Amino acid sequence: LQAEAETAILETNDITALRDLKVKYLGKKGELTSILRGMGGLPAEERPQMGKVANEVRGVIESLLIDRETALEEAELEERLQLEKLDVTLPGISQEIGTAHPLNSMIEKIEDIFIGMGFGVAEGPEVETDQYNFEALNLPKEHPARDMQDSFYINPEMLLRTHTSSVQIRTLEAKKGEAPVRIICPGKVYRRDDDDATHSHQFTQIEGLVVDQNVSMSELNGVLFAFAQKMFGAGIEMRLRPSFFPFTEPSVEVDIYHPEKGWIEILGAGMVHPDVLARVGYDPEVYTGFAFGVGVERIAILKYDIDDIRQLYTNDLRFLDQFKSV
Ligand code: FA5
Repeated sequence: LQAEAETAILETNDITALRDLKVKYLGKKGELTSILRGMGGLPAEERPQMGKVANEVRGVIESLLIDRETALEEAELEERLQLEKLDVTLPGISQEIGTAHPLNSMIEKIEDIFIGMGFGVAEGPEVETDQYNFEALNLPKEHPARDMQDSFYINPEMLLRTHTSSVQIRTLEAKKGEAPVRIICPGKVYRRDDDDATHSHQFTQIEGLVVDQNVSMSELNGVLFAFAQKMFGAGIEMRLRPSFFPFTEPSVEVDIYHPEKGWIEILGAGMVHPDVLARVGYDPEVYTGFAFGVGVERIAILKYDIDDIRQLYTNDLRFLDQFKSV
């Protein structure tokens, strides 16, 4: 029995099977127990001898069981340690973190510069009435200058705004003749322009408007040049070209010089037309104002050396990932 138990115990590789063996040999109904029970039938002089042997066998089996159990437990622990081993020298798994879109961070940069010069931020609707987008800005129906901003109409009276200048009118109406007015308004605008490297049918403008007493063209020039220097650095070259907008007089277009691309137009601007002021309740004899409309994508192209405006809309991560730190 001892030899049989010994083989069985040493061959077992599993703790549960080992416990079954313990029951088999030493349990209440186990083999050794039944031998001990059977001792009653032995002659009295043989009983001590048999008892002694049986107890020895029990002792041996018990210690075999304990040793094997310890060995198996150690093996199991070792296996788990191997499996769950942690190599702290492995490089970490990097988590990709999203980042602001370059266009959004550019809007914020521009906003910050103008907020620093005392401007507040206003908003207006993207779906606009013909009245606010054109009529109130001296662009009556059939006016040829409407062609400069080929539009997406929703119905005869509503369109996707072609510029943020509509917010000039909304702001001045809300102010009800009060001065000073000093706001910028960022937002999306829409035009039926053919897409190319510097044009998109949907793009972003930031409108600026200042109305007060004694506001002058030279202040406009100063504000715009301060903006250009803060955006591109003190050495930036900027030029004003005479232009035409029905809602400003005089009107200018402003270009920035880029060493490879040459002069790039970034905004239109001018002194708010007296008729525009008068229609929204500001006496043009008392108040003057200037306004400007910055093309945000154009600034981004210049600032980040982007060769095609359309890259700002394709959501190509290989492009966007380059702006993680800006
Ligand atoms: C205007 O939209 C006038 N509302 C600007 C203005 C405001 C003038 C206030 C006077 C007073 P313009 O159409 O030039 O002007 O557009 C302004 C700027 O938007 C341009 O200088 C250019 O930077 C940008 N822009 C115009 N068209 C596109 C286009 N299709 N794609 C990307 N940017 C454009």
